[in-house]
Amino acid sequence: MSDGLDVGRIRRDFPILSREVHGRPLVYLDNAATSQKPRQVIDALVHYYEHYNANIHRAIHQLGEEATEAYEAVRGKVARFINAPSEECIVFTRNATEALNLVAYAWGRPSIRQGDEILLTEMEHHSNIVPWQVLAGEKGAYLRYVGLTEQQTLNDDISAYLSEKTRLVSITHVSNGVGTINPAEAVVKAGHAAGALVLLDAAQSVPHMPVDVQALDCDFLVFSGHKMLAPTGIGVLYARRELLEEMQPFLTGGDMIKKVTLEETTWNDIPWKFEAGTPNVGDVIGLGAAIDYLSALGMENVRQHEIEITAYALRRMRQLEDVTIYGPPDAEQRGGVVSFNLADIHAHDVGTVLDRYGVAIRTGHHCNQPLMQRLGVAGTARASFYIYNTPEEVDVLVEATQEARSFFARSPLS
Ligand code: 7TS
Repeated sequence: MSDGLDVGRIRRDFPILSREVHGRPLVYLDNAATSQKPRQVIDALVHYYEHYNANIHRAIHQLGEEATEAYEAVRGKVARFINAPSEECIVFTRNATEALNLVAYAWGRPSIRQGDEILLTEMEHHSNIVPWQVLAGEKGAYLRYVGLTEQQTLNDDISAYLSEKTRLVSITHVSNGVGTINPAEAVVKAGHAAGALVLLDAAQSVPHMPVDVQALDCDFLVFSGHKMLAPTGIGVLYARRELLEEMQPFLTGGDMIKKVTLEETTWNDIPWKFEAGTPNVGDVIGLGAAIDYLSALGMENVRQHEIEITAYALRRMRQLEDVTIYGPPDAEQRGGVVSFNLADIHAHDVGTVLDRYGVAIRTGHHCNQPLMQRLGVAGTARASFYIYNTPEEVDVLVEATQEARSFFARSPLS
């Protein structure tokens, strides 16, 4: 491949990639669910626990200072990675889901009133639907959904869905179900023109392409560390400073306070106001190592590799009989996700055959039930790529999919 990644070298950094599954080399194509972790991230975690494990923001002992410094340094790394104007705009959460819930509670509860509207799309992950449904139910507000074209891109005119009642537009930057890259900048502009705030669910974009929150001009942005080489259990909320200043805390308790008396409490400064209790210190440090790893590769190169491997996968998969592929036709318009169905074979059956070939994909609704309803299917088989995937692995996917087709064609149950 002509992109700037040395995939052979990258693969050697990922211990798990040398294991076998059912006697065959692992072909890990479930990266939209979670990525694998390089030795550098695993080492950073082990080093933290072996050398400077301590609680942060409280102890004056050496270990406490080292842990606090390492934790807070990652905030700066995250800010630089997404070009946030300041590290105070970066709040650590458990994952993208928790970041979305934080906004729904801390911004949404006081801001959304009866009759207000929140605009989503039909391709949202459940975690960008359910918190808003609960909020709208409580407040007597309404959810509206931008519809999709036949190729699962957003209907052109977003403004048609906006009104003076729209308070928030919350959309996914890249679809986890079918891979569509949404025109985030245009959506932000349209949302702002209507007087709404705009949240980007960047769970599938920050790990895969350069993302610049100032260029996008979004008000909120959320993502999860575990989809970008970091450990599970660590996510990020970016929000504009004024919003964080205004918002009340989501969770309360230790560390998020300035002063507590028996009667009342004053809040800590941002971002700590939103980080109650002992945070996920080790995994934040792991996230820092993941950002170092991706930054050394260069996010432009990460994106280019993804375009090339996705284009190759689309080309090969389209040559197969009875395969329906969802999403935009061109790899430039999509993330590294190829979602498909094979004849009328259930996606779980396809996934089971692929697993026998060592190929790990996700099958089912991908936490996108409304999108699946829109597609008129119970689910899809989804291969999703990352920095360590090779064209040879795509060939194994294609071969195994072909086998699945002949297996079920032979089977009397098909
Ligand atoms: N938003 C999008 C667009 C996602 O793809 C996911 C996870 C989430 C939010 C939630 O992330 P979490 O880390 O809080 O769970 N998507 C998937 C997936 O496609 N398969 O497994 C998880």
